[in-house]
Amino acid sequence: NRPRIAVVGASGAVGEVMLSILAERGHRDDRVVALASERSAGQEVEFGASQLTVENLADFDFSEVDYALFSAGGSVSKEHAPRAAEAGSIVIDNTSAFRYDDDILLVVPEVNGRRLEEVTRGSIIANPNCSTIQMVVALAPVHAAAGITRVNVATYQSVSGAGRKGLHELANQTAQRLNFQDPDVKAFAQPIAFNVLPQIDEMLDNGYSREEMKMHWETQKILEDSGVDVNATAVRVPVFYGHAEAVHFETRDDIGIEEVAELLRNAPGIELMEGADGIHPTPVSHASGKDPVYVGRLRRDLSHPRGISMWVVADNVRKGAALNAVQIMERLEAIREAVGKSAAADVHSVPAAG
Ligand code: 11C
Repeated sequence: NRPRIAVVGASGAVGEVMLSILAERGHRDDRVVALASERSAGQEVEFGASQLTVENLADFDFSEVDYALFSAGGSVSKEHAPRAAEAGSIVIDNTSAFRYDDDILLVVPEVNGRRLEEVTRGSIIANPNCSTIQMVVALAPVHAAAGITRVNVATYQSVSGAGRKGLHELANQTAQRLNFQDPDVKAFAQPIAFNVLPQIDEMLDNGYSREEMKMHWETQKILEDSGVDVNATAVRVPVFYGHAEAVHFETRDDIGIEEVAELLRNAPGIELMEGADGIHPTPVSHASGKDPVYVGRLRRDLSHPRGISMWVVADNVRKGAALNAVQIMERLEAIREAVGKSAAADVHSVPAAG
């Protein structure tokens, strides 16, 4: 039987993609509930070829669902995710509300999906930040083989990371600029159309932005290695969907660049593009609307004997948010089925009495 699922934040940019991924993967509209704040309740949202009516989150009884996928902002998660977990749902939370709690798993299935075997009903699992997810998918195979000690990364992050308001701001400002008008500046601190902004989220006392520190904290937690130091510069660029990252890293052990390429070619969730034809992964041509993490421009760093550089691109709303959450749920379902089968096999292998 397919699980019963609630999507919290169904009218937002990530919620919309969550619903479309669930429909694509064969979940039925009578097993999925769309939830949002009272303001959006009653709206219709697309679910594949059908529509769901958004219900009021505040009134919803989570004992009706097996999984609750939250993506409505940290304060909504803080208020309602514990209530959902207490009612017996497994919560997969896409916000940063619980990510750094020691007793909360932070999961990218291709990297540390085995940790999901520990999960029981009523748990909260955190989905990492989008810029972290695509980077750790690309780093994990090399870390397992040669140990990564240090990462230097500059990101090129699309406006959809800021939700619908970011998408509207880029569209409006682009039209305004092309009509020789001054841009309305609302969602970001400075104009984003035809510009690049070197701050995402608030600035912290150490001179890094919170987005940059998320990449540092979350990479260590997911790779379960506090020895991996991440130095990030996070930049917003005028792209609608898809984050790109210039990633430079150093390994503890020597590893050949061909061996790294082979690891990435065979790793789950990665598409390695050799670029021999001059075509490299980009948000618009490759990643937008697609599932893989694309890696290109793989090369030996000529400034360091054990340094490697690469270019990593993924759809921030899909693999960076909605898809990763759905993959966590699918992995939990696969574990549940395997446990069910082995319990059934144990029963059958008990010799008949007498
Ligand atoms: C951005 N990475 O691009 C952010 C969005 O912690 O889940 C996701 C924020 C988060 O603006």
